[in-house]
Amino acid sequence: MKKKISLEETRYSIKTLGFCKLEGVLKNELILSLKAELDLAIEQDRQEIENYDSYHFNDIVHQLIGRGESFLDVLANPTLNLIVDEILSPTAIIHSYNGVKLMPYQGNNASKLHRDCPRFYNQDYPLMLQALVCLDEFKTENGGTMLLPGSHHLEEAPSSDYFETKAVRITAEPGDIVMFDSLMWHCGGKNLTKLPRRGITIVYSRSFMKQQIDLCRAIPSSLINSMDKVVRQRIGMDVRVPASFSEFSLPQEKRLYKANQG
Ligand SMILES: O=C(O)CCC(=O)C(=O)O
Repeated sequence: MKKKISLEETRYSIKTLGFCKLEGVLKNELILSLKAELDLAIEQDRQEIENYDSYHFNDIVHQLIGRGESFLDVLANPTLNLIVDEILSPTAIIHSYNGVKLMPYQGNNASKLHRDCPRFYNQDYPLMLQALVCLDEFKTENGGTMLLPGSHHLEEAPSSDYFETKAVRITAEPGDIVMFDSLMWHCGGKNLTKLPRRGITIVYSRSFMKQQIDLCRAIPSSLINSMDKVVRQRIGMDVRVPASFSEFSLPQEKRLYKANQG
């Protein structure tokens, strides 16, 4: 039976251990479309990007917003948004939105020990939080992600020996979301099964930080105009930088950098 999500436990776990698993957040139907749209995005990149294999080493897709409707549905998910609001900030924006398809009998770039925030920060004021959305079952055999509990408090990387002894393996069902502080040291495993293992990583940051890709410019305005308010805010539409004094001094409702954005 899926465990009920408790805000208190989520807050406590992320603060102390650095991570927390939210069970059964996404419905089956959405998971199926996410898998199909992720597979399609990978196939398109493979066809269209020159030197695909050398850069995207084993099927990591950068910037999935706009590449399928289901990617936007995840951003509107109320449980995910509640946790981001509580743990990071209601004004948090998306720093990056990537997909990982860990292919049979392989590892990939994410299989190396790393953390996703390059700057160390004080835990009293977290800057980045990420959601690892599991689309297939995550388990030891197919390279379930490994996290070192408490390692968001470490300024330097742990040794690989220490990491291997003390890290925990994420086991999860499709539709579960693992939330973790982006300072956590972690890595994907190697997939030793004959089926791919897919996931989506959404990294959220404080609203004043730069995004990996400027989403407000990258996403077609026709799509942005059809987004709901929360999703528009998450992609950074409320914290755009004016390009002139006339843009800076627009009336409140038209301002690019809205008031009270953290
Ligand atoms: O796919 C995984 O297991 C890990 C993904 C990851 O490390 C990342 O997106 O930073």
